[in-house]
Amino acid sequence: MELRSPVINASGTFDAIAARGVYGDALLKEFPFSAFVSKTITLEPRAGNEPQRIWETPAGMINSIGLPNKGFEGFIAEDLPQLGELPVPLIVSVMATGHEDFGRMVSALDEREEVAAFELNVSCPNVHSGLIVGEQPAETVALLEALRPLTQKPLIVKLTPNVADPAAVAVAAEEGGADAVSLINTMKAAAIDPATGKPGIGVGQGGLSGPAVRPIAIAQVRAVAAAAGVPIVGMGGVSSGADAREMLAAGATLVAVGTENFRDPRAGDRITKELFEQSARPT
Ligand code: RRO
Repeated sequence: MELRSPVINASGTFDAIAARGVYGDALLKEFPFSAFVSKTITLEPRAGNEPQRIWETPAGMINSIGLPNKGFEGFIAEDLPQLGELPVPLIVSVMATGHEDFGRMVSALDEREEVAAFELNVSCPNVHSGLIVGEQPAETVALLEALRPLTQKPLIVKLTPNVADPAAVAVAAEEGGADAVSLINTMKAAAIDPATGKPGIGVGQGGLSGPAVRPIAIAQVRAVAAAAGVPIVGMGGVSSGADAREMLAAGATLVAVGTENFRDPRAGDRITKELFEQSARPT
């Protein structure tokens, strides 16, 4: 894939269809990212978790959205045609609990010209389906070996930071035939509302993102870059061009912006400009 800049969005943090509803077709002329990653979809529709789903923290936020989505059929019928109109390549994020369901989505989307690549979300902290594939290198290899024959489009594996050795999972993904890895997903976290003494997140805990996690993301991206040969989409608290530069210096090929989109919907554009301005300046 050739992209006009190294800055894309993190899955689930920028709703391009809603944004077009607000900004109109102006969004298409000045799309803030060089590729668009969809919110993760599943085969069946999901309602998501009970509120409260987001809790602001001193340097970021905790979320437990719980993967609400209209399901694969709904995505194909309603969202894909609209996402296909975006002026940048579309990366569809998919998640399933078994190889078969993953395979059904990947095979069907492989035939759609709107889809440039897949992100395999093996790292959601908020869905209680038993095994999290991305916590186990052996499960990660097995999933990739099942999916690799189904498509020639790039497969990007989204890694969890909630393991002792994310590099081992990245190496497993590469062994299984992944084209790239993306990291980090959110870090398991919780907060208590001091006013009530109850958890700030409805289901009790969620995933932390934002500037607080950036040093952790940098450490994990460095470790993965040292161990694996595939390109890395680095993310975790990137909110400026300087942050993006740090992520690239850590070993990422692309940088994804997530939590900052909630504060500034034009963050992708701003961070791209800041990155290019800094790159042009002699160091
Ligand atoms: O929907 C979510 O709660 C969610 C997902 Br799928 C994910 O991968 N990471 C995250 O922090 N939240």
